[in-house]
Amino acid sequence: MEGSIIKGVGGFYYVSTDQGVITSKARGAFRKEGITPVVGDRVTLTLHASGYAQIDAILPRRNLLIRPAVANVDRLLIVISAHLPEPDWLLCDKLIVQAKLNHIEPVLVLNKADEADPSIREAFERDYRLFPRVVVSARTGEGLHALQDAIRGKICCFAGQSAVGKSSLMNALLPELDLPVGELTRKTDRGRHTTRHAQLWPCFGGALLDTPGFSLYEPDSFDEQLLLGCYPEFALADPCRFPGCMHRSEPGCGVKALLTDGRLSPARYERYVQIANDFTFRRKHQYD
Ligand SMILES: Nc1nc2c(ncn2[C@@H]2O[C@H](COP(=O)(O)OP(=O)(O)O)[C@@H](O)[C@H]2O)c(=O)[nH]1
Ligand SMILES: [Mg+2]
Ligand SMILES: [Zn+2]
Repeated sequence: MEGSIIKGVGGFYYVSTDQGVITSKARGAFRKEGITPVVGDRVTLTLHASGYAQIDAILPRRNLLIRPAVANVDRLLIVISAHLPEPDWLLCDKLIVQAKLNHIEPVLVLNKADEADPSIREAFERDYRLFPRVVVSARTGEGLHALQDAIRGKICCFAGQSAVGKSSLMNALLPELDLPVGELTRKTDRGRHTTRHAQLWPCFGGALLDTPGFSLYEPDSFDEQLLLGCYPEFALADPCRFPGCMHRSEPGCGVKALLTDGRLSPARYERYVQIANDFTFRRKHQYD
C-alpha cells in the first residue's frame, strides 16, 4: 500500500491513502539508518491484522524543505502585497530561483487587490508575465477560485515577506486552520504556534502546508548555468555570441537585446544581475 505522510506527531505518522488516513509507525531500522520520515514523504505501508500499520520504505524525494521539514512540495505560492508592505521584488526573484532549483513550480500571488496600488499591479504583470500568477484579496475573496485551481492536485506552500497576507490567505482557503493574523496576534500567539509541527491539509484535490516560514536547502554548487534555466524570459533570446554567456557585459548578447523591445523587463534583468553576481561570488568562495 502506498500513501503520503500528512502529519507526524510523537513518533506516529498519519498517512493519507486510498483507504483514508492511516496511523503508522516507522520501521525500527529507519532509526539505525538515520532515516527520518517527514511530512510530504511518499511511503509504502504494511497493514497488520491488529490494525497497526508500519512504514516500510520512503520513496525517493523530489525535494526537501527544512525548518519545517517537508518533502515533495510541487508548488511554491509566492505572495506579494499590492499595497503595504512595499514589495521586495529581489526576494521574490530569489524565491523563484530557489523554487526552480528545488524542482518546485513557482506561482506568483498578488494579494490585497482590494487596496491595490496601480503601479505595483503593473510591475507584477510586466515582470512576471511568463509565470503562472493570480491576483487575489484575502479580505474580499477576489481571485480565491483561481488560487484553489493552482492548488488542485499539488502539494503547495506559501512563501513571501512578512505581513503580505500569507496567513490571511491560508485562513481564507481553509477556515479551520485559524492561523493568527497580523503583527499583534503573532506576538501573543508565538508560544502556541512555534511548537506546532508542519502539517499538510488536503484541500481542493491537493494539499496545503500550514507553515509559511521555511527554508530551502541552498544549492550544493552555485552553478550559474543552472541559474540561467530559472529565467523563462531568456528562452526568447537569439543565441548569444559566446556559448555560456551569462548575459552580464558580454558583447553580442541576445538576452540584453530583449531589453530594447520590452520582452525582458529592465527591473527583472537588473535583479537577475544581482543574483548572478551573488552566485559567482559564492561559487568562488564556497571553499574558503
Ligand atoms: N487590505 C487587505 N489587507 C490584508 C489582506 N490580506 C491580509 N491583510 C492584512 O495584512 C496584515 C498581515 O496579514 P498576515 O496574514 O498576518 O500576513 P503574513 O505575515 O504574510 O502571514 C493583516 O493586518 C491583514 O489583515 C487583503 O487581501 N487586503
Ligand atoms: Mg503569517
Ligand atoms: Zn548573453
